Amino acid sequence: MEYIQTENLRNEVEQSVLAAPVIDIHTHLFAPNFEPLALWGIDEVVTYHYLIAELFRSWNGTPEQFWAMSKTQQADLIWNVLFVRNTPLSEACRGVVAVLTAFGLDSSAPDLREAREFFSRQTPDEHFENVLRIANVSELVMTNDPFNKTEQRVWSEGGPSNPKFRAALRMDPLLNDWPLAVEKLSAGGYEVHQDFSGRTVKEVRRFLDEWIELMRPLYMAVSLPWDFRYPDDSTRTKLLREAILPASREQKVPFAMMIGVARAVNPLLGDAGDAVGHSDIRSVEYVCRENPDNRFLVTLLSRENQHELCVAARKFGNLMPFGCWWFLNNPSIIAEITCERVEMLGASFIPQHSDARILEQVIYKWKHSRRVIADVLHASYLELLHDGRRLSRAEIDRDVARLLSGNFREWVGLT
Ligand code: FIX
Ligand code: ZN
Repeated sequence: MEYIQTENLRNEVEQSVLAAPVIDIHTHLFAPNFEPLALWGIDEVVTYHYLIAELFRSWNGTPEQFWAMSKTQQADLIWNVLFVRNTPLSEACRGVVAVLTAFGLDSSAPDLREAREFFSRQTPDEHFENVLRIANVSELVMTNDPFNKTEQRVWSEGGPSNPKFRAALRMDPLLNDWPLAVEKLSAGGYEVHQDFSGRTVKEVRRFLDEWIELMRPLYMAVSLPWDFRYPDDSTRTKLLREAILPASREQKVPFAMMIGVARAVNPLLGDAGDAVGHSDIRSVEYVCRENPDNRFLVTLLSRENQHELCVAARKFGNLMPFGCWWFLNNPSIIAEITCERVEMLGASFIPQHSDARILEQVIYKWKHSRRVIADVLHASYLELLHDGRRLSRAEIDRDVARLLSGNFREWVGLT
């Protein structure tokens, strides 16, 4: 067996992390046939909601003025303010630069003309494949809303045109707005009532079973507010306990809880107006303890929750921490969280997901995350070598494969 020398370690780890295909376990991307949900191209990239939030730090206009513009005008404005009149230093800005560079486009250009010309020449099917190849993403998981009309059409016609796009059945309407869900379920022919009377629970279960059958989701998911508590006397606890968790257990479809959002703290900004709050780890522990035969994927939005989540994962084998979500998806914070996780959990977690909303974003999100993951692994292996353990490239590749795809594959039973 050939062992790695300290001076070659950085190179070997980096090569391993770059070469390993990733399964992107949470995105908002869609296969091309989900048009108009499938977003790609420069105007979409530049009007990403992370950049809309940043625009208002450096532009004096109002949200009303911004929303009255066409997408092209919005993109021109953001480009001018954040990329021409200012240096694109933030993570989201740097991401656009990395995307342009990946396609050989000039990220110092005074306007978006050249980029628009380039993207207008691409055909969706080939372009999608090309982007996934550049990012080395072998498969990715969408966020699928069963109440969305376009989704209903695509799923009834046989699902995604590209098999690399896998499904996640998103439960937000059901768990976060029960009155609206009752309306939508009733319109879909399900016999449900606000007060849970009659066949309500059975009918919610029928709804879930039918969508699981149709979508074959790798997991079910919900984003939950920072003040989520389990159990409590809300409809949410009732739905979780009586319909969703039993379905997840019996159908062997893990349940993902993404906790910590403070929705619409500035509603004028739309998707850019959400913020973060500290979540209650006791509720996560309670769910895991009460449901030992269920598998959970959990990500928490607040930086202050990350250590607690690692501790919880040491207590519950049915809890898989994943990703550095949203406001945490910045190199300095990814480094901190990934380091903490390696120290407390070894390689038994899922370090990252992209949360990409626009196709090309997988290029920069994975470029940046891979680099940080490689740094953290390098530092960890170095400590191990100092403590006297020999290390082979095969062992590094084994760890990296677990982190970037294997743990998820195993957790959701993906072969
Ligand atoms: O709820 C979610 O899945 C969030 O990730 C998004 O809705 C959020 O707006 C986002 O894009 C974060 O990256
Ligand atoms: Zn998301």
